[in-house]
Amino acid sequence: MADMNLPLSALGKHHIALNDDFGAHNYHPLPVVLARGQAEWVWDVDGKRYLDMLSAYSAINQGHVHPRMLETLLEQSARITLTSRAFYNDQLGPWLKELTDLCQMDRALPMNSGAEAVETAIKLARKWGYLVKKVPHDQAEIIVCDANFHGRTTMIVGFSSDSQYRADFGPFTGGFKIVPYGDADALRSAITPNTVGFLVEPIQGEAGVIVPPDGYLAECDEICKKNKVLFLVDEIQTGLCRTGKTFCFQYENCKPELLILGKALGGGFYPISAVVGSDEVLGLLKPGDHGSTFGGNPLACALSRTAMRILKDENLANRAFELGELFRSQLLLNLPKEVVKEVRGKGLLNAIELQTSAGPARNFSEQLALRGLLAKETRATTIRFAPPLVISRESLSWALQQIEEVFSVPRR
Ligand code: IF1
Repeated sequence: MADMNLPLSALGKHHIALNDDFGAHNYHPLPVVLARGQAEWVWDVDGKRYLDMLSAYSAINQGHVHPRMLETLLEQSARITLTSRAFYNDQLGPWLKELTDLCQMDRALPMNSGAEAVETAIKLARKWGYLVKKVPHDQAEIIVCDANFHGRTTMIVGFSSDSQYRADFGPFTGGFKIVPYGDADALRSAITPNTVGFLVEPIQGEAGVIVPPDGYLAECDEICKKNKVLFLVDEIQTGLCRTGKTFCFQYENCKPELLILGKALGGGFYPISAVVGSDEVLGLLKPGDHGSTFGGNPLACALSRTAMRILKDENLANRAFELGELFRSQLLLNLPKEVVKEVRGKGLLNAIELQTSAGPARNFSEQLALRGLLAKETRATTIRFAPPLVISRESLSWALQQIEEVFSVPRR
């Protein structure tokens, strides 16, 4: 694939060739080969430093190689790493307590990837529908939003509205209905007696950091409660301080029955995800109903406990809130309207929407990479900016300077 003329060393080209020759081409990465990371910074194989404004899609909220995470990794991995759930281990119980405290909910179920947690939430909602709401078996319906992103499994892409995510992967699971995002009336009209859940992102990340109208989540929560429908909130990308609150849903007066977490829950060191929620729903599972080889393993739980402590100890929600306000206000002030259509986001989950005339977003992310700033385009005209929440004010000011220079000249 033709790529920007980033000055790549022989070593860099060698790594890219290995990917091209031996890997499936299911991504189109920027031609940057990373070898080291620290806080908001990463270095490529040639020692060039970049400011990371993607954070592995919000999985690195605590920053790269946080020293406390490394300490926990070394300590726990020298003791025990994997037991399976056939036995207890001494990290899962404390993790469950600390996570349910953080979420102010009754119970949690550990999984590994975000998609696995979403699948788990869907299974729980269906089981609740049949056992509690008494929906006729195999008739449960779950409502999702247009332009949703909840993962890449066959069931999940089956309710995606993105043709590429679905192409050639059918047949798909039934029982899902798509409504426009941000429109509570559309949700109200789509509910039937068989509806068991409404699955929603508080901000749609992959769709381009789409922020719904104020009050949307609270109204959806009210509609769900009135119609005995579970409010299922996917905070895999928006959660854990990313948007300026511990959880993005906390900007509104609402309470999910099931909260779905992942990414930064592992502090950038280890995949761990979770479904957290009420006893009424999570209490329905009996031994053998659901499981996972690695789910709740002691290494993941020890690392996640440290990851959660860092969020609190370093006050990362407030940091994300304040730096996000600064970031958006500066961009709104300094970026030309003929290039930039909109700046949107909450906390340190932000995006610039380009005027279509400004040319593809990929050109801008390539120009930024040439200047040592890593950001990724999402959709053709949007670039997302999601740095580690530990980013310093100086680094953010430097980033703003690069962005303002790159976005000030319309590109063909
Ligand atoms: C890719 C972006 C995509 C997520 C939400 C569940 C999951 C994700 C809200 C699944 C994962 C990742 C997946 C990765 C790129 C990235 C992403 F939005 F963050 F940019 F794709 F939309 N819910 N998002 O954002 O979690 O199974 O990946 O742990 O698939 O390309 P996962």
